[in-house]
Amino acid sequence: MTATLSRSAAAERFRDRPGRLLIDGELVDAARGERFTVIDPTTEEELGQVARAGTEDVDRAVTAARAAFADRRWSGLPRARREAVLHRLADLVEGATAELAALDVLENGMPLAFAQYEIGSAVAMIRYFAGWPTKVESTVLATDDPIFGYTRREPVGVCAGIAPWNAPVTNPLLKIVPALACGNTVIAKPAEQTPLTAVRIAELCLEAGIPPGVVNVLQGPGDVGAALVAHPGVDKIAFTGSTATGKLIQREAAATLKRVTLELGGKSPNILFADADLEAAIPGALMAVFANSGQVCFAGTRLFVERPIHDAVVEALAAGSAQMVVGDGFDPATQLGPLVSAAQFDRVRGYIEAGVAGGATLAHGGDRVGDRGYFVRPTVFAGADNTMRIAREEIFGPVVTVIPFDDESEVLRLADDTNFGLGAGVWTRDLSRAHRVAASLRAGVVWVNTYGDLSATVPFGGFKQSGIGREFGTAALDAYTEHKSVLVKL
Ligand code: TXE
Repeated sequence: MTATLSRSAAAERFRDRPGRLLIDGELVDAARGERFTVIDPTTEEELGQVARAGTEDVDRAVTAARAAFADRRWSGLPRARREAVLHRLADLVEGATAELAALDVLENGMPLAFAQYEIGSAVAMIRYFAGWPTKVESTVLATDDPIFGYTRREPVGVCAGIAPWNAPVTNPLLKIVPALACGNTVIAKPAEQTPLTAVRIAELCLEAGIPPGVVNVLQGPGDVGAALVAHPGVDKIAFTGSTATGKLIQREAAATLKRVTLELGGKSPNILFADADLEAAIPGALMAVFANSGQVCFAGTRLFVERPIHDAVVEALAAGSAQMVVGDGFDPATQLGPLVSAAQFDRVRGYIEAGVAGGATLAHGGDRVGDRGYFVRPTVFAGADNTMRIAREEIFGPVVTVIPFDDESEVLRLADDTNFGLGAGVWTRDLSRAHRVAASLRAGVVWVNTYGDLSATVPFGGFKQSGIGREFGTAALDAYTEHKSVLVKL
């Protein structure tokens, strides 16, 4: 398969040989033989079929991961060996970029260049975490004689990672690799909308030489994730997805007191002060909300604009949106692909209707593009206020809500008047104000004069109902290790 893999070739490839589950080092069909169909959001046609896990498969995967953890099949390997395996995985993912990017476009709809960027980020993330096994250190404790004390950072155990569809390569790998770097075993449950990339990731995990049972990949809808959350053999859940499902998972996980990290929704404020460099801020604000057709958890969906520049900014946003090319992700000119699914399309259209009904003004877009595929035109709402539904709920589509403000204290109050706290942006030439605002905002990441830059070294996660815990950076260590204190009487 190459980047030019055609839609019909994908359908044939996965219909004749449906994507399989990875359990205990083997690629297998589901125990009951069930499958589900993957839909291409660009054409609304079938792309292929994938094995659908049932409870037997969940049990088998948990048993395999538990056995692999218990006999230290992975954590017992020399640290340098574990690093080498993870680096080999990074090389394999990088080597498969063309194929994975094609699958990304086919099942998610994203533009090819964005898919290549997504895969590059995933490779960098694997390489970053691959370096950990030889670098995670423990501490000698401040004890009184005759007690000598130290800590050990030990793996949590069997980690289940439940992933969404908006970054089909990065999301499952982000649930697998940091867990492995800390010596855990893993069961990944990718999103049912984008399982084909995950089938390839499972194959690459095998090829990289990860021992049997150490990584298992189960495909299927939410009930497969729910079975993992309920399973007494799972020690930790890492979940990325909607806030509603995150709350449900935390509640269910409490029954067996699993460790839970959650990366959930957002309604991130992006603040343009009148002294901002608008040459940078306008394209920055457009990309903050239209990248990946707005299907980004930290998208800058509430754009606060200081009143003196408000009308000019709305005009520039409308003009910029009008120039954006919406279309097939394989077309190099395309900047926005379709939304991932019919459900997402209906949901976003519903929010656009709610925006109009709520009294906001459509400065651009709001309609469907074409009559086939889940395409929505980049949409700019002006004349909005922070109490409207379109300013309070996550839309997860190419929709920005512009809200005017009069001064710094007002915008700080409005920006934090939300249940979420994932990302935030500030555009200003005033250095003191930039730091003051960054310190004040209740958000996991604040970008100043830029938006959306992330890297594997940067802790990422949410305040408030945007989540619990951090992924990326050394902060992620806390999610995947237990501290053990050892006290010795000398
Ligand atoms: O999410 P779900 P959906 C938001 C975004 C979007 C909305 C709905 O607002 O419009 O969520 O998307 C699995 N127990 N985000 O329906 O349901 C499911 O199979 C265990 C924000 O896709 O949260 C999938 O693998 N698992 C977001 C994953 O959870 C369950 C990214 C996400 O599905 C489950 C995606 C259950 N009861 C959507 N129910 C972000 N933070 O980036 C479902 N799943």
